[in-house]
Amino acid sequence: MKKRNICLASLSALALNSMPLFAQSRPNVIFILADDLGYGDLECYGAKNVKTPNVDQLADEGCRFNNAFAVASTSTPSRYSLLTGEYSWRKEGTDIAPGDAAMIVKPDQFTVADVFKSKGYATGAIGKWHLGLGAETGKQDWNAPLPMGLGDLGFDYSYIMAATADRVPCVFLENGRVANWDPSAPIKVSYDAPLPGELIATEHPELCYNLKSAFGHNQAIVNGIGRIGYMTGGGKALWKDENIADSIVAHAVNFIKTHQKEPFFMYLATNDIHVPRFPNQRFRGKSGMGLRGDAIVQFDWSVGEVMKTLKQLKLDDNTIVILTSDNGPVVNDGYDDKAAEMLNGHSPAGPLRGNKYSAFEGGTHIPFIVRWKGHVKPGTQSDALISQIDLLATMAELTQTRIPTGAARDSKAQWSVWTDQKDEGRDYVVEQALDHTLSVRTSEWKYIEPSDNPTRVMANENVETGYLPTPQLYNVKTDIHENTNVADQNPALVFDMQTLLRQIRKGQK
Ligand code: NG6
Ligand code: CA
Repeated sequence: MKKRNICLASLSALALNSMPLFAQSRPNVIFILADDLGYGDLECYGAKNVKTPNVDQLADEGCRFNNAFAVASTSTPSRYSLLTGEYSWRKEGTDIAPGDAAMIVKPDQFTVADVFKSKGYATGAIGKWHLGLGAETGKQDWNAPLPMGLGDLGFDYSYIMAATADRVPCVFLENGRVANWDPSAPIKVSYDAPLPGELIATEHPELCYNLKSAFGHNQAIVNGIGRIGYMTGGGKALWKDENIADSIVAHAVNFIKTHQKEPFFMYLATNDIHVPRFPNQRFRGKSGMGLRGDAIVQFDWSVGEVMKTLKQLKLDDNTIVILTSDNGPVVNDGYDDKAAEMLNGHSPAGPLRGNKYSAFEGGTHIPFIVRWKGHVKPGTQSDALISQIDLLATMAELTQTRIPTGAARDSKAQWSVWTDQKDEGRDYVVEQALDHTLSVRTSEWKYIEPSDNPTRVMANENVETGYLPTPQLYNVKTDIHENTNVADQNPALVFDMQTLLRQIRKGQK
């Protein structure tokens, strides 16, 4: 209660005005979540060798955040936190999910979609899901409507990939059933053993004619690409990787058109730029960096199509667009797509050390852009510390929705910060690495707790994990690349950061 008063008192006049304004305008909200897009992968964040005019325009028309964080350095925990407002490390079973995982967010949990649904918005999720489907892991019948899905989490409409493009099942699901389901090719999925009659990539590398594996990704073969997990059937429902972005965009555009006369919330999670990177022919050779760069161009195109639709329907003024990424970048993530060889001086994580999976900044420090015409000053930048954990409470603040007691316990309302009316963001953010090592970071200091795991992930060449068996402390204000561990020189500060982390863990902060 006290906190809320402080927060309200510090809102600027503009923010106070936006409260009654919400009731009148009921803006649409589109949340665009890229996959594995790094802090340095967009032109407006300093990318080299790739043009991103559509995202840059979004930044020109809104605010670009320089200190924004995903909760975790991989997809499932990051998305879990984003949608529920609860840190993934509080909840078992939120690590990188297989394609046959049961629902990780439970129907009784209050989600960001529920915030909007409770206000009468049309709600949709389109693109990558990666948070499990159905009641029981491995028990889904992919040939029938799934008994549990996004409809139970506040989404009226969904058109999703169950997990990632490198995992089976390689089909889209629309409202809980396989889209274009092909009765002549019933779908079977296993994460244990090859299915009867299945030709697998370890035995038939010659059938991986579209992309070869660099490591892993050697089980089912779909569309000439090896995947994680086994799968047979699918027939005409199987996706073609080169058309995934087109399918996602077509359904996103359709969702906007269908709901143009009512307020809507769209969670648009692209497959780009996750592996396998296999962009459409239209984007091939459009960056100077091969398939990874071309996937960025395809991502940028997707953003452009959404914005074009909003403009055509005259909805762009009254639609809040937020664009960000689920975790930091990785170059070699298991396919022979020559991404590392073709960087040509481009730094996917910009000035940051580490990558996807890391405890270092490269793991979770991500791009974040907010555009709302007439409300967020165009072409601005903010250095405020912000975290995706706050999406739920911030959207509840915007829509004046009461969050049920006990829900979204880690999410804080940050509307005035996210709309750049207030320079001071969070006091701290928490970053989760692959092995659950936590870091706590203020605008000046970052503390990484000790971990005995290896300092490098050997398979993903060049990925420094940021793990050390001793405490690490960096002055991220003067040493954003986390070069110099100053823990030994600052024992009192280390102690303070450890105390803060302990309090956050206990839910006292
Ligand atoms: C890893 C995969 C990687 C990627 C990641 C999930 C292997 C060897 N590596 O296990 O390719 O799929 O999981 O990425 O299989 S995420 O962005 O969805 O978290
Ligand atoms: Ca990811």
